[in-house]
Amino acid sequence: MLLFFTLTCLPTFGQASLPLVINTWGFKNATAAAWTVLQSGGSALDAVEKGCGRCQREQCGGSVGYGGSPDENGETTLDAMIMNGNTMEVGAVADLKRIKNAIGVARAVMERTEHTMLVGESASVFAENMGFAAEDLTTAKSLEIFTQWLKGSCQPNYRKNVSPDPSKLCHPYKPLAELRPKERRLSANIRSHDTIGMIAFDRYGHLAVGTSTNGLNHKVPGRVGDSPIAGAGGYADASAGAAAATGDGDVMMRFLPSYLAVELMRAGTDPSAACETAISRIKRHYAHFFGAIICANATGHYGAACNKVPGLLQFHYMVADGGSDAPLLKSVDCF
Ligand code: SD4
Repeated sequence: MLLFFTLTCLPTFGQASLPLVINTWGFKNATAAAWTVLQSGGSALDAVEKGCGRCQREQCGGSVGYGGSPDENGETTLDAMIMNGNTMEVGAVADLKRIKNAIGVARAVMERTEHTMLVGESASVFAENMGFAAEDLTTAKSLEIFTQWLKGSCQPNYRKNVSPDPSKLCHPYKPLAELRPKERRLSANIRSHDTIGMIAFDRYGHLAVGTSTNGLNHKVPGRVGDSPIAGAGGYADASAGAAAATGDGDVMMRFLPSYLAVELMRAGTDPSAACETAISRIKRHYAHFFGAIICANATGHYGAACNKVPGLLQFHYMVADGGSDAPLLKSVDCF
């Protein structure tokens, strides 16, 4: 009877042998960097820090690291988070300015303060005090994106129910007297969605998750996305599993999809189904949101899911484990 139960309950999702790295999108070099750490006996935390750090330096997809997603002032600001799934410690930075290594600063918040998150200018000062170099995050490319946007009268943007000061090119904006219904988040369809979210299990059974992004093009200054928020951009609990999300963070963070997926896996839901439920929960309210999530349970079984919208019919993610011994590109059909 027990044997029958075991056989009929075999999982149908991706299986991995530990150690294991999974990350959002086809950011292969990031996977390889994390995998090298794990292979040489390094920790899950070191793996996600190295993997996300690699993406930051390579400016993966233009949406990770410096020189991407200039805000309304033309400045690139960074969000990142790291979570230890064994101790439940978290370090995060948001709206980080002038410092390239956002995931490194997030780890410093976790390991060198009693806090969980630091934001904005003060986060940058903290980073400098911790020895991180202050540099201009603007590049020729981010300047060009910003210049084109100004030339296009600052369209599209994330404002609603406001009008620009007519004497100025775009803003300051003033509230319109009446609130008008508006097709939501037209501008969120601009392709600027390639946050790295990475899950790593090391050979000692430790679990960690990390995220790093420069957010969204033309965001309102001060905007913070889902990526640095524990439970939204990522979550890890070694007794249940881990998840990391990517996409329209303003919408996704309202549903804590990573936390939801981990709790579903804790209750025995397989990783693919947990990912799908996390996406479905958002879809109920925002049918056309852009987003995807990766999930791995405590035994290293993994899956992914994404919301089907024009421009996202399939979601790609990377996996490296003892079976493949090299980064493999995986994909899942969006629904
Ligand atoms: C954010 N989730 O800041 C991030 C953006 C992104 O893939 O590109 N995600 O909303």
